[in-house]
Amino acid sequence: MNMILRRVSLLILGLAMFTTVASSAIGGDLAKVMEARGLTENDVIRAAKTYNPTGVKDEFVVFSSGGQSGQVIVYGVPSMRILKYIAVFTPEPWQGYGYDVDSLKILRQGNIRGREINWGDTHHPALSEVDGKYDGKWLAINDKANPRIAIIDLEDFETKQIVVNKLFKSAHGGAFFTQNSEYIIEAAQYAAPFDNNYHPIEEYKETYRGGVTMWKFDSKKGRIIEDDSYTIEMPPYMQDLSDSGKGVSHGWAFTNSFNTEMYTGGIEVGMPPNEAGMSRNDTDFLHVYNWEKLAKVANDPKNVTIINGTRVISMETAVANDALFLIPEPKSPHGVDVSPDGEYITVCGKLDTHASVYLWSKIKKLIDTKDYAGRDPYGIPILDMKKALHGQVELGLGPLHNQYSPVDGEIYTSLYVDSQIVKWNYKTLKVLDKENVHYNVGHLAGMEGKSSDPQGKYIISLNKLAIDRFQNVGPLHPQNHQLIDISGKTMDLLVDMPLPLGEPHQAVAIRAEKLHPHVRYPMGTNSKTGEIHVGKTLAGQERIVRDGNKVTVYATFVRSHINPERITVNKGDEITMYMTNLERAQDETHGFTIDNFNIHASLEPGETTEIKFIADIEGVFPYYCTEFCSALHLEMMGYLMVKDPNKKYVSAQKLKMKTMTPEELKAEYDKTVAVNTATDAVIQSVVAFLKENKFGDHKVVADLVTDAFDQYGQIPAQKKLSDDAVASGDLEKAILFENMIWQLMVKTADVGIRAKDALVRLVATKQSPSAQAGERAFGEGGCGGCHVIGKVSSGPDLTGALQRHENPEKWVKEFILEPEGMYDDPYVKSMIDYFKLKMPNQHMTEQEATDIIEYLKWIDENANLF
Ligand code: K7E
Ligand code: CUA
Repeated sequence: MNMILRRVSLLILGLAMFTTVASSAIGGDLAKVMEARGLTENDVIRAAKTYNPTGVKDEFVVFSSGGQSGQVIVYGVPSMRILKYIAVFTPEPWQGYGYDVDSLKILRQGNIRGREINWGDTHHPALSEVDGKYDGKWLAINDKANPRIAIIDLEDFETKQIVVNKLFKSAHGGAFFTQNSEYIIEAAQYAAPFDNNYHPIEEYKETYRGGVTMWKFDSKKGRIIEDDSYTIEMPPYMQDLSDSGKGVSHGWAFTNSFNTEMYTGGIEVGMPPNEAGMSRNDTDFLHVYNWEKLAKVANDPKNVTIINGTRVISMETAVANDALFLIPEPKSPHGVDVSPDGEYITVCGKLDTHASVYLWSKIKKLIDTKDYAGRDPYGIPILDMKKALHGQVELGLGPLHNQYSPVDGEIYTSLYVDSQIVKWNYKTLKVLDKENVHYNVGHLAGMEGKSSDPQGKYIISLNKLAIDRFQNVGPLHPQNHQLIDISGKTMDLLVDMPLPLGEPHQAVAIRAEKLHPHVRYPMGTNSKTGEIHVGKTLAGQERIVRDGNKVTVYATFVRSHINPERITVNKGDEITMYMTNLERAQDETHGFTIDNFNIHASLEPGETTEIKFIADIEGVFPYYCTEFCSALHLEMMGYLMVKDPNKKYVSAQKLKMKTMTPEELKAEYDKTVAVNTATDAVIQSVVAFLKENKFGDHKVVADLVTDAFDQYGQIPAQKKLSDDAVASGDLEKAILFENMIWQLMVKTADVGIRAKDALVRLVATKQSPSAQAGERAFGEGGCGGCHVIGKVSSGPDLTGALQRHENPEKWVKEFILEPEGMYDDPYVKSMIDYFKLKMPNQHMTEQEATDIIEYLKWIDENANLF
């Protein structure tokens, strides 16, 4: 109720602001748009801060957990535009993930006790680090429901590995990289027996366990090495989030917990529910452990027990090695976050209004002098909370997570119950600012805000509820990420972004320039292993190989055909298809499906992938490319024909169709060759233009030209086949090859014109503001309906229009403003006769006419480009 009241008063305040702001002076078109859309000046500033004009890219890239979708969401900041969903724990057809053999192998690495699991509850993405800074190489993410960690390669944004935690039955506090990506931390959540046996809940304290797994990470290869990983046994408190020490606290890690009460519920037997019993104590425990030391301890087989094939260090051993400690922390905490220098450790108690800041130097001193306040029931030394604390700050209701900025001591904390972000200082312990967000924020994401080098600028509030923010799309609402500008003295909420996927718990952001994904694979790459695929097939190597009932197809894909185009098999045959995308051109992905077989693959340029299936039903099944890859994409198809070897098929009566005479064939052949010659002339003119304007100086254009020549280079071979057919008297076949030549020319021209357009944009002179306004007026006035720049269309080409008349600017202006008055002008008359159209009055203003003339001048300046 309180919260609602606050909202209402805020709304009133907002309206009051609107009236004052609306009176300020903003001129011209902008004022009109603001009025029409009811925008305030602040709205417009916020829009300008987040708007990316076409072609402009974002400064930061965010990797957000996709929650129950088991995926990762990638979007840009400040535009908040979604760029990709990375398939991780869940099959994803567009990317072919889980549908082709190679990606299915990754997905199935995540099987647990032999069971296939086709979803995940992703919570915490983490970026690999060097010296505590993000290096842009690898992304790890955990699955809480089925304790697993996945590794994503940021060279191609694909999942490369899934490892299963064989001890835990759930795992929340992962994934967190240590400072140099030596390890990935994964803490258990709901305590359970490490073995896979039944243990009665009455023996909870004896047989149920929590723990932290330290996954050894090879940061060169980007893979977890399971055999070099180890798990630290911990009491059956519910371990929650973790963070790695850094700088001064490097080598240590911190994991907090709830339910140190070790309550196990029992509503059905008359006990109060878990929520009551698990939040009884005023404090729970922050686990502090020396993973660097324990890694060495684990190397001696005497120190570890092997459970389910994994190395476990018992609590006893960890304590004996002075490597595991507990510190009280207030009430059912959630976040634990280490400052960029590693000295300050902030813990937020969900059910406490305070954030508690611990000092690493104080903790270290207590450890070094063995100054313990006592021991827990498992014998783990407890450090005195007061002695370890730097101080506490009252923040508000339900503090959860923290992020840092580059300003010394500055920290941002989410308040779940208050629905606010608090800015405060963990050194001076002063609250600096609060910003209302929409309901119930969980995590918040700063720009590299948990690294040792935070970048500031923005905070994203990851809200749990989206009530009344967006169009109602039914009871299941989207998620709401709100972008907040933190560059000023106070925070300013810029924009809301609905996210229609899962519940994204945590997100991490990195400077875009740190990412270097590639756009193509070396030819024949298995993207999942990074190695050359056994099924790599080059042009000319396509074939179908039969071995008993095993049929192997070696296929290639290139605009716009799949080779082979006919595959005939027997019912019951086991089919393996190796498919290679021969393209080198950027973004020329081909997709593949065989209708009715639940198959889909995505083939990125250079990639080879494999699909496997049993042709267990008889019939004719079209297969085709599923990406609209070229003008002839629909033709990129073929047939799988499955016949029953035990059936006798009666052949159909052949339809009698009229065949062409030799003269008709000759005429068609000549016509086809003539069209090709004419098309080639167009291509040569584009090539000449590109060369004249030094296309090689612009990488984007040069890449397109390379692609165009790739297509063009295939023509001589086809020409030879055509000529051979002519020589052998088979004009029918020659015509088909000439058609193929034409297709290749069309594809060349397609890319060539794309290159030309890109080049024009790069080399044209800059438009003056008036010329820009003129181009807008030209577009909005509908002039483009008849006039196409550089071409005669249903009206004359306007290139050079200002050179056709005496006193041209006056002439053109008058003609725009009042064309009816000039229908009798001899020039205008001749145009009307030619085009059978009269220039209509578009009711332009004087200013618009002047601007259009400026635009026409700009066209003339760049006339050689159109
Ligand atoms: Cu707070 Cu899983 Cu990090 Cu949800 S967690 S919010
Ligand atoms: Cu390839 Cu459509």
